[in-house]
Amino acid sequence: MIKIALGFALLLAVAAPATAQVKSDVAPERFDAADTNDDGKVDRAEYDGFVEELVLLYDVDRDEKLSRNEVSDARDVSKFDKIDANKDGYLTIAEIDAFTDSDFAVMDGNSDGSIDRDEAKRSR
Ligand SMILES: [Ca+2]
Ligand SMILES: [Ca+2]
Ligand SMILES: [Ca+2]
Ligand SMILES: [Ca+2]
Repeated sequence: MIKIALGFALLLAVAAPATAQVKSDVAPERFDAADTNDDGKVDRAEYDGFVEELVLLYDVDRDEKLSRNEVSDARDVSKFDKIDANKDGYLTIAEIDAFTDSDFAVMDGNSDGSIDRDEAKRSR
């Protein structure tokens, strides 16, 4: 039953403080952060923007890639290898985008091109 939207879940995990009590009360904030025009839905462009911001947030050395070290705070680093398509040990925005493509589709339960609050909830 765990049809987790890996990318979003990873990014939520990455974005959240590495505390054990990161629970559902955090996610709505992330959702709001991603929903830049506040229409209650996160569309593809907003999602991509959110992804890029998160990458920049964690990109300590500003090389526009995330090293394993840089995402060491993520709760589930096992996804690192899944996202790192070319296995060079870095996640580029392109790799993350490619990964989140399928993700976005999975989360977008009614396939209307955006993720609403319910869909985001369901994906966790
Ligand atoms: Ca929106
Ligand atoms: Ca980096
Ligand atoms: Ca890579
Ligand atoms: Ca939808």
